[in-house]
Amino acid sequence: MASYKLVNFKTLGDERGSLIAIEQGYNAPFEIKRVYYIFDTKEGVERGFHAHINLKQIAIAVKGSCTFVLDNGTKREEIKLTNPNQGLFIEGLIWREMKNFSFDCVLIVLASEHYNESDYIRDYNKFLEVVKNVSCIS
Ligand code: T46
Repeated sequence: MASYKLVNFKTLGDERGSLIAIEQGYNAPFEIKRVYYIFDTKEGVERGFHAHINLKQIAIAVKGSCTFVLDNGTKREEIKLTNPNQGLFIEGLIWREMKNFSFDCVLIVLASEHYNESDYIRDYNKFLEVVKNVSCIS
């Protein structure tokens, strides 16, 4: 299964400000085993350039903005994250690149698995090969 989609989180606000809660089984459709965040990204930097074999993730620009380039092996699409009430859910074999980080961007990512380098495909041609093999099997 390989897919991605933008999800909207409900903002709970009152006169003090805003709050968003992300809970496993409610608005996060997987067990959250790891949280990491990317910040202080230098101007012009591009990151990612890999796919995951099994990982599910939700990426949220809790501050600032950045752009994800998402590629399922046949189609490439750009999604800009600009709002802390939006999350990008990514599951399975999707090649991702990140760019256009604003100077203040804080990108938080909730992940379904612990860090495991063997889940990464960091070579684009190998990614295309794996996608092709998977689509032949299914
Ligand atoms: C992804 C995108 C959105 C760890 O030791 N533990 C971790 O949990 C992570 C995520 C990374 N690392 C190490 C591995 C590298 O030595 O931190 C270094 C930077 O990781 P990487 O180059 O993979 O970072 P990005 O920004 O290219 O990709 C990250 C995630 O790795 C990836 O899963 O989907 O953000």
